[in-house]
Amino acid sequence: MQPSVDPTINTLQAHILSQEHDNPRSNETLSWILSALSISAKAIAAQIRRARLIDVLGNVGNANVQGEQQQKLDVLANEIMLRTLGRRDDVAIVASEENENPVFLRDGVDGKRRFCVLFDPLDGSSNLDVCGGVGTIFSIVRHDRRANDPIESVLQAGSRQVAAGYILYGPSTVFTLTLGRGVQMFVLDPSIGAFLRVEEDLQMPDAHKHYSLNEGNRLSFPDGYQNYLHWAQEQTYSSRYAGAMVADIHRILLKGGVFLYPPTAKAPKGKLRLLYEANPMGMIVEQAGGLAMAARDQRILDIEPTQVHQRTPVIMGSTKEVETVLSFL
Ligand code: P6P
Repeated sequence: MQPSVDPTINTLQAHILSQEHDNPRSNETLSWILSALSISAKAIAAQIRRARLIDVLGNVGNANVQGEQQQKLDVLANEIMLRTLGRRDDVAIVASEENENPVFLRDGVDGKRRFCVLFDPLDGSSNLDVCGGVGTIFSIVRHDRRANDPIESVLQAGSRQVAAGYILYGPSTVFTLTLGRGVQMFVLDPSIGAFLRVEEDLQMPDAHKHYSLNEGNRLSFPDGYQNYLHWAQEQTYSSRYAGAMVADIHRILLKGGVFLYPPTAKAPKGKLRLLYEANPMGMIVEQAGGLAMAARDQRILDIEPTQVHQRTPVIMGSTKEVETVLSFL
């Protein structure tokens, strides 16, 4: 099924403003936060487009809180996000994959509704050196002033997200967003510097014989996953794996299929982070009509977080494909 094409010319900025227009009394239009994310996306895309030319690639030589080698662009993307979001009065706390602790910005006693923005500034950054797809993932929750420690305000289940999305830096720059009322997709037109809408209320195919996972870890997957893989290969499924969750999930949103990151010997609780990878991508997938699970009977968005950087197994994508995987677990 070919994705529908939105014939009207509608920009991300117009979509953001329409939220204000449609909800004049709401103090939750998120306009300023979403515009900060749009600016960040353009700035990061510009750096990535010229990466080899300005020798920004390569490791800065130290590791981040995840123990992963930080790419210079990781640091740069993180700085861009912190600076653009930090200036928005609506933002109480930012939490980044690149920062050990969330950054508490403000919680004025003015009674104003504020939000926490959690993000992975450059997901899949190891693809940068080889010009592979990389992405930014973001999740927005209401700041909970009642939390004893303000930082705990970021520890909310994915079902409490008010918005989520990703930016994919590939052959084109794609901004995909949900505010809980469907999925909108925009593509950056560099000639005018605007994100133009290409999908309104995107619905993913409910089945497609494609799976996406790192088969190098197969022997350490729990038996159920190995049995699923064996079955899928007997059914002549195709395998597609970009090594960047944003690129893999983007493909599945448009074409269908299932993405998996099971528990492995190296990552017994899964590798992907709950708060700023699995939750936002899970909200997008569910809003597009798919399923996002951590185990047979565990919906990702129902997990109550206990740590900022906690990890989770991930099975997400087309409803029928996810249900088939679960039937083997
Ligand atoms: P592996 C990128 O590092 C990432 O966090 C996700 O974007 C991606 O899906 C996964 O890890 C890739 O992990 O172990 O297959 O290289």
